[in-house]
Amino acid sequence: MTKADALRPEDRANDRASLEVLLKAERDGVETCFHRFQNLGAQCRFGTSGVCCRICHMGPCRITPKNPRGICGATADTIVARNFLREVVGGTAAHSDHARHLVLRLKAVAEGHGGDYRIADAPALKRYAARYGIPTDNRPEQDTARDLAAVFLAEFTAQEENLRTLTLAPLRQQQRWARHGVVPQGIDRMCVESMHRTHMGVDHDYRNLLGQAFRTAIADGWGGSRIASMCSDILFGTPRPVRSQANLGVLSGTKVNIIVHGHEPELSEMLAVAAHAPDITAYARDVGAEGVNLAGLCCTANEILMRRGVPIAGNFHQQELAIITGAVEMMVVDVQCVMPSLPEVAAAYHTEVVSTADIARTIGATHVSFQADNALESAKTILRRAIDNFRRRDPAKVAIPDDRNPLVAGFSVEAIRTMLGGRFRASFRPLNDAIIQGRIRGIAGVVGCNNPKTRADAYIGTLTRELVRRNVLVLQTGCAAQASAKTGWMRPETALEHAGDSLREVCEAIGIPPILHMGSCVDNARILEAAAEIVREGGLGDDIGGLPAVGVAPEWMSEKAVAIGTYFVASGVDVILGLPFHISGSDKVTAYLQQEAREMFGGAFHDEPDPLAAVDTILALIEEAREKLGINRKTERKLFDMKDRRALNV
Ligand code: SF4
Ligand code: MSK
Repeated sequence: MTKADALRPEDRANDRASLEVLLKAERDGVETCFHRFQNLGAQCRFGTSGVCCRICHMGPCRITPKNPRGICGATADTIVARNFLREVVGGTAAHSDHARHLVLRLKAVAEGHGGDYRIADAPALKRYAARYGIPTDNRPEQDTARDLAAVFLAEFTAQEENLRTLTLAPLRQQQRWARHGVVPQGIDRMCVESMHRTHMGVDHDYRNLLGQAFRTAIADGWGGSRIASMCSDILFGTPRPVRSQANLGVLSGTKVNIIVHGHEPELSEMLAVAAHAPDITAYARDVGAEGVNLAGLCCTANEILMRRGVPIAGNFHQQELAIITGAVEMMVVDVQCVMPSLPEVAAAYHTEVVSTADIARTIGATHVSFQADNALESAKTILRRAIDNFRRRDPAKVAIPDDRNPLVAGFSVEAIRTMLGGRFRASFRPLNDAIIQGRIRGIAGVVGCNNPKTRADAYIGTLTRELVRRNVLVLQTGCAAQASAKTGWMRPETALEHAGDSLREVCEAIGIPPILHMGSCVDNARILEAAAEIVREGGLGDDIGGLPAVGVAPEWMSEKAVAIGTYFVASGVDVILGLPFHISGSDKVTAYLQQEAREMFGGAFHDEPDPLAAVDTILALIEEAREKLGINRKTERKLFDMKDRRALNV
């Protein structure tokens, strides 16, 4: 920690809880990602412009005006495109491996050896099986589940067949993908083929490489991620609106605090069940605690928030800060977005960091291999270990910020449909009508992470508030959703109070808040599902690409975000990036992703570092789409006379 003095907390984070704990970090002499970012100094411009290649060991090669080619002769265009494709592969692999675990769990449940897991949502099983033409009537649900798991597994391994899950996209979308040669086959094949194509001496044409990036990303958004959400719904229940709270103030001064962090819901679901077991509560009382307080970080938090209302301790930038409160007995981590620094931070306190996924270990963490076949007992073992640790809590080191806000989450597409139309006539019609009438100008999907390059949550907050004020309905996932929740904007009353007049009227009339928490990173596929539902409902064209809808990744940092942005664009949605991709080293790659993609798919990437300017861009894109759809024209109400009625010919 060499430049801590130069670090002003208010430049690093936006919420009071984070600011308080950042100051505590200084007092405790604990290093965070913000210090490391500061200490790193200027970041490598070869890396940030994407022109560093280390794909073979003749290199690394760095492109400069003086040396415009790598040793093999690769140009900046080839190198930048290869690097971009590899990022998309990383994101696709992460989402899809998460999905694979869930499919294998569904298969095990169907075969009768799922341990403590069950089919929690039989209607979801039927609903999704029907989408693949699997018979559901008059047969045991185990049989349906087995058939569906087999279809899902084949989505990973298909060598020649196109992904079946693509058929859930509007037909025009599918035709467009076919026209541009980006229809993916099996998800595993897409990842392997992409790695092959980016190996030294294979694919050198930047257009061909970027086409493969779109093809791979489609396999993520319309394949792996979509399958992950469907499996989670079947195994753990389709999310419904649920109340909870968010920010570091959800930690308890009197209970054993256990934070789950990462992405996969399998273990965290069991921890949520086990935390309320009488033997665990009794065990906690034995050590002088009032019980067990389970809270979450990042997308594991979103998974159990959406279904069980488990509170959110924080989003990506707060993972170290949560430990620095001194009040966390255990942080249980699984996969993705887990900083390897956690055990080092934990060493300054009594916190134990427990890794649970055999594919994801961290030096300094205790590894407790999660036994899914004996999940409840495995979860209880972890909880008892955390409870034992309560005795080591040092009250002198504890400072829990008194900052938390209420929220409502749980807006799956099913939940939105039911809220819009009621249980007996569930339908997207009221939403489509509100968009057509212009009372809702359009929809923005605001997603993604935090990044120490920018003040955490600041862009997300400014953008979201302004969008709502200007009558744009906002759908959120991931750490962006948590940013809104922490500031109280996922309390429907708060959001409604600040919403533009017409958005507020519609939301009040049809009973939805103006900012909808739709889940975790893989649940970005739910945003696509909602878009497909709007198209299916009618009156707004026949293509997601034509909808007045825009995606925004304000503070993104992960390869998953690159894959998500790419499948949104491939689906015809313009995507605004608060932080740019590492592609500026190639004008051709930049032009392809920012302009040509729009001609091909209907959407493209836009860089916009300023949140208010981003809102202007979003509104301009929305109004452009509305004009094209012809819904901005004022239609006069016309009373039919008898002559008109006879001419109707119905
Ligand atoms: Fe250099 Fe070419 Fe090897 Fe890349 S593939 S490191 S550009 S020689
Ligand atoms: S957790 S990918 S930091 S949204 Fe899904 Fe948050 Fe980004 Fe991870």
